[in-house]
Amino acid sequence: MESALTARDRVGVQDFVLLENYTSEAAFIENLRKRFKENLIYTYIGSVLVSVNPYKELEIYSKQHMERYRGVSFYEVSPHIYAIADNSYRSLRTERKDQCILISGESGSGKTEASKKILQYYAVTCPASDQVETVKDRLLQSNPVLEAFGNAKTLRNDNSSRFGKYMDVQFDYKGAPVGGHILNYLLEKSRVVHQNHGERNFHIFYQLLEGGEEDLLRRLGLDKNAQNYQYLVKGQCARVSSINDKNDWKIVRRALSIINFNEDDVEELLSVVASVLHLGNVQFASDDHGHAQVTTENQIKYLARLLAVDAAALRESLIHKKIIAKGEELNSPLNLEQAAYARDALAKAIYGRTFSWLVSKINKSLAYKGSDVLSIGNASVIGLLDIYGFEVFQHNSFEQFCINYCNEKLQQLFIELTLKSEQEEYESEGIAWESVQYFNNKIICDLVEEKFKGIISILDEECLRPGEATDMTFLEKLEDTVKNHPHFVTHKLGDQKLRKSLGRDEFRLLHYAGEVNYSVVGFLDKNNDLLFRNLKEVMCDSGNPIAHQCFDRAELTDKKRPETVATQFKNSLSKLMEILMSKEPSYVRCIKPNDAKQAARFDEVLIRHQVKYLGLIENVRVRRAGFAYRRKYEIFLQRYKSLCPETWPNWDGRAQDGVAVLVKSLGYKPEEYKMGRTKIFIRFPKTLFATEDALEERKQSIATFLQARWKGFV
Ligand code: AD9
Ligand code: MG
Repeated sequence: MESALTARDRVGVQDFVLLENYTSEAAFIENLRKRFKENLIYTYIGSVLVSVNPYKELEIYSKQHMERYRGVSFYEVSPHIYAIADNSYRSLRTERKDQCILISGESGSGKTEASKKILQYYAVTCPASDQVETVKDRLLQSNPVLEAFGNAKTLRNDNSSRFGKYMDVQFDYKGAPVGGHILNYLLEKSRVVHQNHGERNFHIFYQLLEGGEEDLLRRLGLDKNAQNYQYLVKGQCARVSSINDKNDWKIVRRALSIINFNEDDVEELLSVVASVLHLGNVQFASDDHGHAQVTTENQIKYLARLLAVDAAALRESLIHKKIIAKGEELNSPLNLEQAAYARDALAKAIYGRTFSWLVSKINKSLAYKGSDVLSIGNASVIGLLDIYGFEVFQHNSFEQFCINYCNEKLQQLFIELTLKSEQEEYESEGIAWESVQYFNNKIICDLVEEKFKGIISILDEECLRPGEATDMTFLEKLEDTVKNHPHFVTHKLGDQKLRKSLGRDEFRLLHYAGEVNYSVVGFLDKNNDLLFRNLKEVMCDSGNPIAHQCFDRAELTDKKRPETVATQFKNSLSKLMEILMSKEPSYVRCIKPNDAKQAARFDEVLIRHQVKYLGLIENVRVRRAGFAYRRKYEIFLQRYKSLCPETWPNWDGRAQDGVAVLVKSLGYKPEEYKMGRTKIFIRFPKTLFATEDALEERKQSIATFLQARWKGFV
């Protein structure tokens, strides 16, 4: 038999805190490599889970595996995503504090898969009843639908999330999931009309064409060949070996019915999807005056039918722009380029708004419908955050800027809640402590979001000067305003070498996770996200109930300038941070092992880079020097006072003194804990586990005692 020592040699340690040379990056990577080789993709840093994408199916997600983690303390079983799920659930139950699980890592590192596994864990292990079964089903089935509409193949990931998602799972007082709510963040709409080489549009289009029944496609005026649709050919890769669109279509159709879509809803939804494809095929020719004319009358006919709008009104609004001057309406004709722009803007608006509509429809089906004494206001919540990961392509635009900014915010939260707050707490509690240095990315968040001086503010300012400002004037203004920032570089500001590597239309941000060059082309347009008024008017009159709900007449009369896309995003992220800060967080840090999406390939350079920027070594050091558990004296005393005759049933003095008496009687050794100003700090988890076990034993013996008495009484 293998000795414990050689086993450790082979599979490494399951918590990086246990590494002998815990400050060494090489030792960290070596441990990760050993474990990855043995298909052990999960490792802890204290209570943080590090996960390496295996790029293959592992036999570790069965029902039996789930059972193994249920109600079991963190350190008694091998590291697993289920342990994180279970730990949050137990904290929710015992401490009645809302939880959140934050999953981060770059594109393709396994965030979405992790979030699905957590949801599956709750669906299988939480208490059930008929109504609860429906909710569980709906929670699970919301995923394939949202992925169909919000995920796409990119060069980084065949199933890349192109929207951010925060999902609350609500539990009743029995611990059963009774509802849910999803918040969605900025969908990458530009993909609807354009895809880079090797990328696809959103999955749903291909699923519909591949899987849709003949009858259905006929009603929608579609044929099976993706090559026939302008919006699907740009990336030149309609088929992807890892994706089975036909099969996924069946899964999505089933999921739609589970989340409460009836046949009419489905038909209306697919009509909208089909209308986007038809819009893509609308073409224009220039007349003698240089004015655009629609040349594809057939497409207009289909569009009019699918969206239930007036064909003539639609045609005219695609080639004119309505201007209101001196109280009079003027229809000014568009040239070819402007008409194509209007058409694409309409396609993006229809798709983007339908996606938000879909989320709100799913939310209705997830909403708590119980009528018992507990209103949902009293429910406790576990929030799951799965956003788009940090990404760098050859060409990066406004979308990557937003996505990477979002990742900066999440990293900032991690720093705030783990590294910074942990150290600050030791200081404020007066616990001796040697400070750990780490890179704080707040400086980059500020560069993007600061009022007046930040990139978003400057972009918004330029968007307020229509006709005068261009993408290039935006870049110039950036150069003027943030020129001395250590994380900002442009062609003009850099040295010789840099000039070669940066285009004239680019700026470079030195993100926490790496350098990215952004081309400013399209920034103003995408930030403004304008849809011409006459197109809005046509859509407001749509007889398709979904389209109709997506375009509200109030928008036409609203005089207020709508917020720009970047500002809306910034505000919604700031609200998200507040939500997350109000909950007790757990972390999953996902790592991508290689760029080839291949199993068993451990690319050391790539992994070392991620370990570095995720701040994992600093995390180990803070953790190692720190204490696994801390609680306010009052809470600790309340929970465990029954274990000591002097504190039971009540302790009259200061809570801190009560805790001192209590831990002494429990036999805590001096090196195992420290007394802070307001809290007790316990160094090792095992100390606390022993106390928890003692509590459990006492409860059992009281229960047995009461049972015996009850029987005797009867
Ligand atoms: V992005 O930021 O949305 O582009 P994610 O979400 O981090 O990205 P995702 O979860 O989609 O990545 O994982 C990418 C692919 O890796 C999946 O489609 C799976 O094929 C593969 N993967 C990820 N995690 C696992 C796993 N635990 N087991 C098996 C996995 N395969
Ligand atoms: Mg994802």
